[in-house]
Amino acid sequence: QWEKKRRPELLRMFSEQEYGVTPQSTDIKVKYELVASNPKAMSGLATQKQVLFHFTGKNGKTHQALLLLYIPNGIKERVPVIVSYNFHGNQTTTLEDDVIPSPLNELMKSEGSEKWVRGEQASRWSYELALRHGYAVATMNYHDIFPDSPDLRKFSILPLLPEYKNDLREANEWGSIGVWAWGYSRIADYLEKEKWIDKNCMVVLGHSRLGKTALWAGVQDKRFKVVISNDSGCGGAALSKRVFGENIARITANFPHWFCPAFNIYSENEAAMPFDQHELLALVAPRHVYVASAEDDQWADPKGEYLSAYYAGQVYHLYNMQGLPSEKQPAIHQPLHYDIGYHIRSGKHDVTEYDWECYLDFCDKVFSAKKE
Ligand code: GTR
Repeated sequence: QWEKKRRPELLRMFSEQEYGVTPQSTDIKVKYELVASNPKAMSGLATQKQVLFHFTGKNGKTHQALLLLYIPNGIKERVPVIVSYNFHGNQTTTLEDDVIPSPLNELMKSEGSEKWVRGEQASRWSYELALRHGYAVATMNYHDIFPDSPDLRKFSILPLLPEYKNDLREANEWGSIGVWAWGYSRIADYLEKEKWIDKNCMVVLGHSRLGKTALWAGVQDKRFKVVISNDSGCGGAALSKRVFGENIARITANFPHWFCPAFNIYSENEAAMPFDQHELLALVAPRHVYVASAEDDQWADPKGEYLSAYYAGQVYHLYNMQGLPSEKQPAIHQPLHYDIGYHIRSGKHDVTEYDWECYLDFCDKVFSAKKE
């Protein structure tokens, strides 16, 4: 009943009323061009590849996005991969000086800004840790798929779609979260063909708005076996009906392009929603979902994020899988790794090495259980 009736019903609600409907077929062709590679990146720890995605629409319009991939060296078999967008360009995720700046940098960056420089966000990217754990990591700047501003839709992949209109949005038309999620699936398309990647062990991970995106991507694309939300908050893991921290009125006012226009109906009106975010997490089952919170990130409602992960457990039980054991949120730095994962750490809204350690431990558990 869950698979035949309730899951499709919920998926339809999230599509029609929150993120917008992902087009069934976009008729966008993608070609991959290896623009750089380095077999001895990170002091020999990894092979680095930079792959330019060339998108072409049926209408002849084109678009480009740049993927950065690190694959651990010295492992004889295919490896799992963590796919995760970055906020400020591939070049900000590491100090390695051969990483090419992401194409849409110039469009987004304000003059004189200290952001966007090489290595600026490296603390959020525990590449070495992941590589030593035997994981590949693939990243792309999310602005490459849809520059994150309501005025910049025309620079996104959207104009490649025949039905695209710049000024008018249908009530259920996908917002940028939906478009970014589509982009995650295009990265999965590429990785499936990559010789050293184990396509049965693909993980999608995102922070904050990109955590919302990772969840939506993971729900729709079953190739992602572990779906990780880092501090995703409102419109991500946090329950909307608690109306704690960021709410629907604020998020839709500040970021009108993220969701479909129909989501505005629930602004100041969460109680009327026929669904809530725990049901989004449940749509990942029987694959694995992980929610992480930060103590000082009250804007994202850590308790609402936890409860959502807890209530998703009801669907995991249908598969004889184990959800989180108690409605009571665990203490700081006490990760819970059942078939659903959760941790809360000290500190602010961010991605830290501690978060990566927890994710890698959880993924190890999931993937080694599969091999047995
Ligand atoms: C905030 C927004 C959050 C979260 C965050 C981020 O401004 O209110 O929903 O997505 O941005 O992405 O860092």
